[in-house]
Order: sequence, then C-alpha cells, then structure tokens
Amino acid sequence: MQLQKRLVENPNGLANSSLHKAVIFSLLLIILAITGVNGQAVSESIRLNQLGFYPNAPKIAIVLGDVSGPFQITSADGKKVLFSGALSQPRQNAISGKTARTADFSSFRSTGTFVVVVPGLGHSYPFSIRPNIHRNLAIGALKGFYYQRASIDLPETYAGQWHRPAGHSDTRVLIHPSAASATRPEGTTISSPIGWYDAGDYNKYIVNSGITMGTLLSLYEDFPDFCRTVDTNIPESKNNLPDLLDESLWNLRWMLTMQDPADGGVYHKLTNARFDGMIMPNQADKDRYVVQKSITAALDFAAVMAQASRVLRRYNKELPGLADSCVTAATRAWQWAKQNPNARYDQTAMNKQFEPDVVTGGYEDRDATDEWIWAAAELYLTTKEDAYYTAVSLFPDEKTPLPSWPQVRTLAYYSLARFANDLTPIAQKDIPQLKKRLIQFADQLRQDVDKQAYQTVMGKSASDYIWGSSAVASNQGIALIQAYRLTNDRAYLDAALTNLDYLLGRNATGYSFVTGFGSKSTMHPHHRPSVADGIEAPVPGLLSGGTNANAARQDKCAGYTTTVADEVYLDDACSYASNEIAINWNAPLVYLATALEALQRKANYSALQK
Ligand code: 9MR
Repeated sequence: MQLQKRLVENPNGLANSSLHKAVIFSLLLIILAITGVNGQAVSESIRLNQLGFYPNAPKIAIVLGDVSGPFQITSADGKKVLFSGALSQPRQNAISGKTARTADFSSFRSTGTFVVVVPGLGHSYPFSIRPNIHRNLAIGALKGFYYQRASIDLPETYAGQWHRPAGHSDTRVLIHPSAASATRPEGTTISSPIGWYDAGDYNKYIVNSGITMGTLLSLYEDFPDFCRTVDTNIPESKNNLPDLLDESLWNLRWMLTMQDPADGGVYHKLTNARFDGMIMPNQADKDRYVVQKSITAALDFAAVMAQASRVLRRYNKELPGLADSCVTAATRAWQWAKQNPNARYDQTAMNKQFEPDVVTGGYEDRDATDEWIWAAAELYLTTKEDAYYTAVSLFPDEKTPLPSWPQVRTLAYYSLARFANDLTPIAQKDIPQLKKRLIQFADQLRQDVDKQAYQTVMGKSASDYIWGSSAVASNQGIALIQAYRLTNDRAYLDAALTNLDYLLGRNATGYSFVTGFGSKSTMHPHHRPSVADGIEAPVPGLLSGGTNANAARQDKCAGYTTTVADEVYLDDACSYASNEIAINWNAPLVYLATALEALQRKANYSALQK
C-alpha cells in the first residue's frame, strides 16, 4: 500500500513519461527482488552509483572481498549477458585495510537498465545508462529545499504524500537579551517569517544560510540557461523566474528580516532556546528568539545580499526594487562589520551573561578572515568599487580551503574567476594567481584517485569523514567543476563524477545518501518531519550528512557497528552526527548534480553509441 502510494505521487514534478518509466522501473525492481536475477541474489559487496551512468562517461563498480573471476553486465533480469570484463588487480583500502577490485565497464555504452554480475558473488542493484541520468536527482535535491520551508502549508499538489500544514509563523519573535538595543529592547518582538529550516531541526541560522545561498546563487551564475529549464513543481513554478531563484528567494526574504534596520547589524540566528522534540512543524509552540548580532552573520549576509543583487538585477521587472534593496542591505551589513570586528558569536559566554540559555546549533567561528574576503569579493563584483577589493588581502596564505560553513574564502575565488573578464585593473592583476590556485587545488583533489579502493576523490584521507562528510564530497565536486570551467579538461569532470558516484552508493557503507534516490538509500534521517509524519518513506531529495568517523562519540546513539573511519554511518534518526540532513549539504549536491547535467553534452558524456 505504502509502495503503491509512493509510486503514484509526483513530488518532484517529473514529466509524466518519466514518471511512467519510473513506475515500470520500480515494478521491475520488485519483481527482481522477489525472483532474484537468474538465481543470483543482490550482493552488498558490489558498490556502484545506484542511479547509473551517462553513456559516454566512466562507469565503475567496486567489488569487495576475495573474488577474482570475470564480471558481466547483464540485462536487469540477468538473462542476457551484454558485456564481460576482468576485475582489476586487488587494491587495499588504506583506511580499512579491506580488499577492493574495480569492475570497469566504461566501454559498455548501450542505454537501458542493467546489473553487474559477479558469478559466485551475486549481482548489483539495477542501474541505468542514459543521457540525463542525474536530472531527476538535480530536480529532487532542489525540491528538497521546498520541503524545508518554514511558515507555509505544503499542499499535496506540490508536496505529494509529504504534504503538511505550516509551522513556525515567526511573526512574533522575541528579542533575546543578548540582542537587546535601544530601538529593540529585550522581550519586544519582531516579525521574521519564512526561510528554510536549517536541517533536521527547525531553527534558522544566518551563517549556514550564507554558504547555502552562495552555492545556489553561484549555480545560477555558472549555468543560467540550464537553470531556467529546471522545474521543481513549486507554487512559483509558473512565474518568470527560474525555480532555483524562486526557491532561493524564500530564504533571501527571511534573511533580510534578520538585519536590524537601526544599525545594519545581523542577528546570528532565529531559534528556540532548546531544540524541539521530534514533532511536526505545526506542533511546535516554543518561544522563538533572535540572539546577538555577530561578525560572521553580518559578513555572510553581506556576501549573499551582494551576490543576490547581481543575480536579481535582470529580474527587476518581476521583482521591482529588490536588487537595490539587497545591495543596500549588503553595504549596511559591511559597515556594521567594520565597526564591530570583534563581535564573535560565543554561545557559552552568551549563556553566562543572559537568560534563557540557548543551546541550539552554534555555528561559532573564531576566525572571520575568510568571511571578510568573501563579503569583500561579492560587494566588489556587484558595485565595481575598488575600495571593497582593497579592504582585504585576497591571499592571506597559500591555501585554497575547501568551502564549508566556517570557511568561505574559496567562494570568493569562484566568484572572481567567474567574472574574470569583467574586472577593474586592481583585481585583474590577481586573476592569473587565482586561477592557478583553483587549478592546483583541483589537481591535488584528483591526484592518485586511481590508487584508491573506491576510485573516488572523496576519502583519499580519513580526515574527509567529518560531520557532514557528504558535503565534503559535493564541495570537492564543485571545486573540480570550477577547474573544468577554467580549463575545459574533461579529466576534472570525470573526477567530479566520482564523488557523485560516491554519494549515490559507491562508498564503504553501500548507501546512497540521498533520500528517495537509489535502491538502498537513507530511510531514517534525523529530520523531524520524516520522523513525525507517519509516512514510511522519508521526505525525498535530502542529503544525509553521511559517514562520520566520530559520530558515535558525538551523538552517543546506540547501534554503530564499526569504528573504521569510512564506514561509520548509521541509518537511524538518533544518529544526528551521521544521518542528519542540512541545507548547506543539500546545496552543493544540487550544484554537483545540476552542473553535471548542464555539462553532459559539452563533455560528450551523453553521446550515444552509434
Ligand atoms: O554542520 C555542523 C557541523 O559542522 C558541526 O560539527 C555540528 C556540531 O556543532 O553542527 C552541525 O550543524 C548543525 C547545527 O548546529 C544545528 N542544525 C543541524 C546542523 C547539522 O547537524
């Protein structure tokens, strides 16, 4: 019943024909699961991208354990052998010591649905080979943001079986004593509705909105034409804006309310004092607060508003005045930052001084050097005023850090590289160095991938397996795509693809970390609506934080079965350190899947066999 329900929903706005194909494909899966493929069972030892592959791109499965024989690609029912090949020599996984072999079937280019068979071992989950193989994922992951919307009903037409009433109107948000000012004394209220819930919790954090919005807006700036073709079936889908921008506006407009009109400062977050229980949004009734203004919130806000102004300028007819409001908000936040450079958010110190204690996500960051650089770059690009550019040192050290919520420097590099031909001389002179750094960074990422057990960029070092490691994989993918944009060298794109393969199942856990995508995907994310809605399937299109070497110590959830860094993952809602979802993880997934779809033709991935 549940399954039937799932099949008739159309939550991601898929075209009817692809929906029918998806239904037929799912039925096929059920039949296969019951009967097995030609007597063989699914083997968890065969790991691959559970969605599939572009016809003319690398295609790899990883086979674990002590097997040597040949492998085959067969029809989905296992009856027709269509390709056979030899497994590679064994490679030892440097993290776990386990043995892995590669089944490389890149030269098999037929379209259709298949399985990898390793005689004696079993067969893989079914996968497809076709152009646009990641299109539904790109759409679904963007749709994931719709499901995170605060303050609005999600009706069945758009949300399918995950429809729900509005929660958290946030029209009467208390000024926490840490945020009190002359014009907004403690205990008075402001209206700060809409926006996206941050993650599995229902709070709204400016810092994390920063990198999330920056990533989505950059996707639009990098691939505007393609983005205009993406339809996520949201209430705004029929208007003149691309759905990516409509969705982003939901959070942008919330962010604007987080700026104090009196001084331009930006509250660090809008939050409960304590996390809600595992309840639906409309059941939540705790007081909500805005807390103290912070330097990182102000600078991330400034960067986002400056970039949004640039992007929205061409939609001035549809959104009169918004581009102007955004750049004004950005400059005011920048001015505030200049006057308050030491306004670090320190939750422990805040709680010592003020009541009530606030114990929700901290997003604390001791070092705002990178936020200064990002804000300066975006303000410079939008206003063309050299003063922003010269206010910071673009290269404070030799590093090109992978973007993450506390480290946004490289977002500045991406934006400057994007507009390299449209800069004033002062910035122009840095472009060769900047491009060199981006390319060197990508070269480091793709170095020695062929020596890795899983043949992915992700996981070359055990230190990749942190809280939210799925975003490490996706952000590495973005860095590689940036290098592809600078060089047109397909090797960078192939490397980016290895990390999408990682996220969709070619990894040491065997899971696809995207809810609703893949035969064995995250089913029990730490996500309040998915836990509380009584629906078996989790809200779709959400990226689990994934493998986290320290998860057991961090969330103390019972049930972890391994301490091997690349395997520590628990598909259980109690595992907030390995199985939460978050907007700053979904955004780079949207970028990676969408960019690969946008580039597949140029990269010749979609070329069909003649
Ligand atoms: O993504 C954040 C991760 O880098 C931190 O290690 C972790 C602990 O501080 O917090 C993560 O962010 C969480 C936030 O604080 C609250 N909402 C859920 C976020 C994802 O787990």
